[in-house]
Formats: sequence, structure tokens, C-alpha cells
Amino acid sequence: TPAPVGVLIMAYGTPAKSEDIESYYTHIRHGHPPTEELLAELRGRYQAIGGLSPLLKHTRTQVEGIQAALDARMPGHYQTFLGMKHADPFLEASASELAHSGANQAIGLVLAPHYSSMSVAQYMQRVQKTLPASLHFTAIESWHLLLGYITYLAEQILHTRERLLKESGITEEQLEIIFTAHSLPARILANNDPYPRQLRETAEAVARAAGLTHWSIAWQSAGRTADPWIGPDILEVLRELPHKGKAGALVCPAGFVSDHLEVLYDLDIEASQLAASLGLAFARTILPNDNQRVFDALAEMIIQAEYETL
Ligand code: FEC
Repeated sequence: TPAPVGVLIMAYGTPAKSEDIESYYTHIRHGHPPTEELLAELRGRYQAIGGLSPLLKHTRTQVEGIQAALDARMPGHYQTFLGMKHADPFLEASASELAHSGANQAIGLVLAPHYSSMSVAQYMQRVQKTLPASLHFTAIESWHLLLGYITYLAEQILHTRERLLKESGITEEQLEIIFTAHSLPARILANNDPYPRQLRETAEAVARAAGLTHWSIAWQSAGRTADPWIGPDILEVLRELPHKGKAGALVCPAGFVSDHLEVLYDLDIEASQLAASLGLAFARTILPNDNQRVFDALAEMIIQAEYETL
């Protein structure tokens, strides 16, 4: 018998093989192929992290982990489907599969905690276009204050801070703790987009849970487009630290839940090298990747979403 509720779990997507990098980039650019120069630069970034991104592997693990957590709570009630924004399996294909599974209700979850008209909204609009209007659909729009996620981040910060202070010999006061998320074009601000506020709320909740007295926010991985992106950029913030009497930075990429290009390159290579050149101690927190406690929290949120819409 089919599971009564289909859960479409969505993530950004990554090229499955090097030959797919160009079509992936073209898809991200809304069908406009990149210049040779931009393509070479992107290939170079994938090369620098070992050829390809581990994002797909982590996303699959996350969907399996959430399915297991749902099965442990309500056996046979939920069937999960993995769909991606920019790569196979595209979320439209997975939404159609869900529609044909016999489910009588659908729930959508994006594996990114913060809502924006230019991030989560785009996933959900594409799902809604694909699902038949007769299938009841609930979109989980954000989960930036999910308790299991906040406590996970707080623990990671305390753990990484302890290691960094021990290794570098700097003091707690000399260390800047910086929460980051993917930047977006600044035009989102004109429409009162909740994205920057939600990142701040995540940071405030984590700071409270971890007992942090000072911390800041920065944006990372801004795209290579002509329009302005929201700032300050993490690299800019790092450059200012020595002038503020700081000797180290601990980055918590709270807008992401897996290791992928924007973490492994933009933070672990680019930001880390800049920090080294500025004489700053540097570390970043470990992402949830395969953390079952985060999966449990997400599963409970999915169950809650079903009951809230009955
Ligand atoms: O590991 C991988 O292979 C994929 C890493 C990856 C993740 C990711 C997440 C987000 N993005 C968001 C917004 C934008 C906007 C644009 C944009 C462009 C790129 C490019 C690459 C890329 N993104 Fe991405 N993003 C990842 C990778 N992203 C590569 C192209 C690089 C360039 O030209 O500089 C600009 C295009 C546009 O206008 O649409 C905007 C947001 C997230 C976090 C939320 C989510 O996961 O959905 C927001 C992972």
C-alpha cells in the first residue's frame, strides 16, 4: 500500500560528473551559457576541492536519514523523494513521481534553513507548478529556529572554539565568531525579504544557547553577476579584523547543511588563505552532513507540518 504522505526533500544539486559542469552552470544562469573564462574558473574551483562536490552524496544521506527518522516515528506513513534545483534528479521529476505514488498529501522541505524569494520560494514555485492542484501540498518555508538545528550549531561552535583557542593560543576576546549564509542580490531587500532577518535570528538563538557575548554576520559566495549582492562579504569582514584588535575568526556557515563547493572552496580555501595572510587563526564549524540528531529534528518538523494543515 502506498504511503499516505509524500515528502519532497530538495537541495541545490551539483554536477554528477565533470562533463556536466557546463550544463549545470548554464542551468544556474537561467539558460545563459557561461563565458569560457567563467567556466574555466568554475572548473578550477571544483578541481581545487578534488574534482567534484560531495553535495549529492550528502543530500542522499540526508534524505535517507530523514526517511529513517520518519519510519521510526510513524512506520509506513511517509515516503520521501529527493529533488534538486539545478541537477538530476530535478525536483520536477521527483514531484511527478510523488504525484503518481498514490500519496494523498505532499509536504515540501528545502535543505536550507532560511527563506528568500530568491531561494526557497523558487523551489516551492516549481513544485507547485508540477503537482496536480488536487494534491494537498504543504510547503515548509523555513526552519531557521528549529531547536535541534540551533543546539547542533551551538555545540559545534563551542567545540570548535575550544580547539581553535587551544591550537592558536589566542584568547576568547581576540576571536570573532561569524555566522554566514549564501549572499543574494541586494534587490531582495527592496521587497522586505525575510532572509537577512532570519539569519540574524538563527545567530541570536545560537548565541543564546552557546552563551556567546559577541558575534557578527557576514555573507559569502556572492555570484559573479553585475548587480550588487548583500554584504558585508566574509572576505571583507576578515580584512577588518586585525584593525579591530582581533587575532582569529571562527566561521559558522549557518545557511548550509552539507559540505559542498561554497564551503570547501569559498571558506576552506579562499577565506582560510586570506586569514592566514592576515595572520589570523581560522576555523569553521562542521556541517550537519550525516548528523542523525538534525535528521530527527527535521523529521519531527515534517510530522508537525502534516498535523498543522489537517
Ligand atoms: O557543491 C556544489 O556543487 C554546489 C554548491 C552550491 C550551493 C549553492 C547554494 C546557494 N546558492 C544560492 C544562490 C545563488 C544565486 C546565484 C548562484 C550561483 C551559483 C553558482 C554556483 C553555485 N551557485 Fe548558488 N550554490 C552553489 C553553487 N547561487 C557554482 C554560479 C557561480 C557564479 O557564477 O559565481 C546566481 C545565479 C542566479 O541569479 O540565480 C542567486 C543560495 C544558496 C543556498 C540555498 C540553497 O541551497 O538553495 C541562496 C550549495
